[in-house]
Amino acid sequence: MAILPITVLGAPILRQATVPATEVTDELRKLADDMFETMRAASGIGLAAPQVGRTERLCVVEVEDQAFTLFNPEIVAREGKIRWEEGCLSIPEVFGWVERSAWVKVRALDRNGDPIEIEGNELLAVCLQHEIDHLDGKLFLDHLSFLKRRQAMATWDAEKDKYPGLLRILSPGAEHATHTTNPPKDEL
Ligand code: K1U
Ligand code: ZN
Repeated sequence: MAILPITVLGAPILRQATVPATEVTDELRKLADDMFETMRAASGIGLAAPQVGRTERLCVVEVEDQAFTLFNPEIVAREGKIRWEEGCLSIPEVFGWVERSAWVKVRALDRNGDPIEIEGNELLAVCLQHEIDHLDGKLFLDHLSFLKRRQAMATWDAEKDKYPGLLRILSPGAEHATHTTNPPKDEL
């Protein structure tokens, strides 16, 4: 397995819609394995193919003890509202409160190419929506108000020079901090 470079804000691929996988091949399974390793190295809970420079409609998600490889995921049902302070592995040090559906049902193909349906609420629901947004060329910034987005972009302007070539290179074993001000699940 390999830790892949992560594309950061400004990379055109983050704004392109992805292409559904017609077949789940060994090469795509290896990509999913590398995405898991990259996500874990970055202390993330999700990662979408455009974040590693790929155009396939593929994301990986790992929330608590649940891990999913999702090819061609689509949200087929949603309910309720939840607000969560989100970050993005492709926009380090930038955070913003986003309103999402509180519960979603997602249909996809698993790593064997078999159809699956998963349901999630709270953090899993937020993460699934964040990753599926990536596959549609959307970022959490797109959900912010004009003012909050302007503040977020000012923060990014001060950060972006740390990522030459619009790539974030992770070192194996290093601590890559994440930030969340959300309460633990049992306090919600
Ligand atoms: O796609 C990505 O950029 C990964 C991103 C997804 C995300 C999920 C939920 C809320 C916001 C963003 C992350 O994994 S950022 C890490 C993170 O937010 C987190 C890490 C551990 C516990 C809780 C949140
Ligand atoms: Zn993201």
